[in-house]
Amino acid sequence: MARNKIALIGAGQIGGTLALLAGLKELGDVVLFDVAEGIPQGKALDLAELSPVEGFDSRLTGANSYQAIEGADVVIVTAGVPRRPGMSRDDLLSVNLKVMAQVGAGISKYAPDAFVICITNPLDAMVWALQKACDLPKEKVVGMAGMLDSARLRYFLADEFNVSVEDVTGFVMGGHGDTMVPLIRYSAVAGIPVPDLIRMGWTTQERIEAIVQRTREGGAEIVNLLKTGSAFYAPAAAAIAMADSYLKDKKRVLPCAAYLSGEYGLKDIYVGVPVVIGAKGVERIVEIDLVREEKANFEKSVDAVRSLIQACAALAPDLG
Ligand code: A3D
Repeated sequence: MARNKIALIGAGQIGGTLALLAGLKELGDVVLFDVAEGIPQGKALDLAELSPVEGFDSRLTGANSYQAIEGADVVIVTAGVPRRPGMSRDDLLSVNLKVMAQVGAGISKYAPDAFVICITNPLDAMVWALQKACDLPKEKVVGMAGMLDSARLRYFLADEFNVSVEDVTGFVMGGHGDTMVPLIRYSAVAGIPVPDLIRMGWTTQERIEAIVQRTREGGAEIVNLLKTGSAFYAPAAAAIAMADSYLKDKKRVLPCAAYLSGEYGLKDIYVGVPVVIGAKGVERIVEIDLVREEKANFEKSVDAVRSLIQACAALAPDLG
């Protein structure tokens, strides 16, 4: 069986980490593409030189031409500009929208059968624009955000309870922004829901609320520390988990920005919801029941995403 081919559009901080993880996990051969000359080639060579040390067989190459992504099974998009301190994800909109138009054209021409994972911010609007620009089936184009936001929530909860991260599940829905909706009712330690753990005296409602807020601001917390860019290790790992579920048809249930056509009463929007990822891409959108407060928070988050998408449609009417 031929190796899978993974194309990484954008060879920056996340792109390089994606290539490293794809190699370490032997997901397939990796092509790093970037508009910056030398960067994708240099990172690919550095990682290829790492492969004998770690003992993985993966052909790593760098390119400045879209032709190099031809026939890719998975395309992960990080091309664009990251957030700087004081800059909101929304400020990135107009710059990265133009990048999505170029990337979409490249994918449409050279990798029309790929499973496409977008990471570029503002995420929900960019994955919407990317799907329009590449015109691949909607179940083959998803956004990575909920995986990262949930991983942050899980880490904070594991730290709070002093238990293994492996035993903590967590769910974050909605847009990837300050309005995201961490769902404490659906977060658990070894199956024990967090509200039960509060009743059992493991923590307090106030401490959980602080964790919810820290999760919502998780991206900004790292931007403020790094000062020169945004998080890249955890975002890359989250996207690789999604690619892995697709390539191995694992059918994992993961929170992703998925295209909704009627689910949750929403249409023509990408927003974070739990989905099943398998060989067909997004194979199922899981519609969970939300209580009144969760529903109100989700709707608020959807409104924030909707306004970004409308801004995209206004800036690039040909996408709408
Ligand atoms: P960075 O290290 O700047 O890498 C971006 C790369 O994109 C650079 O190497 C650029 O040269 C390249 N690039 C710019 N324009 C183009 C183009 N037209 N075609 C191809 N490549 C291009 O950023 P990063 O890797 O840290 O972050 C990448 C993106 O991910 C940013 O938009 C971040 O805001 C976003 N991000 C999203 C999350 C989510 O959870 C959704 C988390 C962290 C970062």
